[in-house]
Amino acid sequence: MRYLTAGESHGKQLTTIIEGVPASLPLTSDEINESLLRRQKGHGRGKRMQIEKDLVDIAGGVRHGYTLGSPIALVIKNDDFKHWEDIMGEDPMEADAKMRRVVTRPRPGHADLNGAIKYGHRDMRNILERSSARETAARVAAGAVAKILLKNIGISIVGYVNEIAGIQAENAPDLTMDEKIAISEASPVRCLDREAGEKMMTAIDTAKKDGDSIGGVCEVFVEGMPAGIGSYVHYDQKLDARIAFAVQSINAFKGVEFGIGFEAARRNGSDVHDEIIWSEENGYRRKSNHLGGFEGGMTSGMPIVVKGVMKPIPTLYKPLQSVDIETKESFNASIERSDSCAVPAAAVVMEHVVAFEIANAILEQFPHDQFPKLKEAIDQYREEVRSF
Ligand code: EPS
Repeated sequence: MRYLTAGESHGKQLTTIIEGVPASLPLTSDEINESLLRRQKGHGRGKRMQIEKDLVDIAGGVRHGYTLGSPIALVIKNDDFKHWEDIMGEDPMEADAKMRRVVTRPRPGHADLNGAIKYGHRDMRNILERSSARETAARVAAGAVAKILLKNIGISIVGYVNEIAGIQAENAPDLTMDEKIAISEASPVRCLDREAGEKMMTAIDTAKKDGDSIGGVCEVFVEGMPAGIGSYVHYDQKLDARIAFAVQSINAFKGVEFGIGFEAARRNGSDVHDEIIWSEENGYRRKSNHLGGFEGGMTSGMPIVVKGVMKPIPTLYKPLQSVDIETKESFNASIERSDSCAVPAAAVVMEHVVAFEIANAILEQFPHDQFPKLKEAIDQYREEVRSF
């Protein structure tokens, strides 16, 4: 499977095209919309999310509730486009720079300046419109299809928030998957620890009041993966490496960890590697899951646990020093509208990009054009793993 997205933040629409989804997978827009709605929520979001109501239009590849095997086209309209038609329209436009809302002042930390240099644009709106995290709605749509495929083969996945502005949630190792989903969904910051969640909300309110932004750490937890998915044979077939790539590519993400992650550097090997046990009922298991479900680029059969670090959003009310690319004069960059914290939304985005990589790896290992045959192959593989 692979997907491409197109569309600008204040343009007409976002478009996602997914190729390689097997035929006869049950798929409706309701399930995709549920994912899109989850991404829009979260304490700390700005005014834009009150304008948008992200709803998908399935424009190809699905008929009567089932995938056809042909490319799936998903469209999300930008409601804000009605305010931007002149500025973002595709036709030639005779207007002055003010009318066009030309941007010549790059925001520190954003793609503005580097993108302008790369593409030779003197109007950095041509960069910021596409580099905006609005694009993550299109990625969530692709991931929602992957999640539906995974659900139908017994794999579930959830993303939540572990940390915002240094406030850390207590570990909750005993929660079931259903509890993780329900608790994070009920929390305005998608946190499994209620007390920490309250403090995170206060930190977000303070940042907003100060015109600042704050970042954090998201975690994605995947249950039901059989052992041996991915590969140790080539660098680009290692599934943990592919997940790291996908997570790192989410807007504003600066780092990825599996299991105990960087903490492994501080421990002895005997305190890192997960001991192997066996039982008639469950087959091979690990006594712990420090490695976050991966050994040698392949799944171990333990839950996948992956963390991603999101930096604070670079669009700030509080001015930071920058340079106007036309006048070369120094100025203090500030803006009219921004999210003060988008970590809760980013947890949903991360959940969906991880889902896509996992579904893709499964399809690579069990290539089937028809979903029922894929399901049969997975069931058989699970049986082989159990009795190995
Ligand atoms: C974003 C800036 C804000 C965010 C946007 C990402 O949009 P605007 O400039 O229209 O106020 O709301 O996020 C989304 C629109 C979204 O759907 O997540 C940015 O500069 O990256």
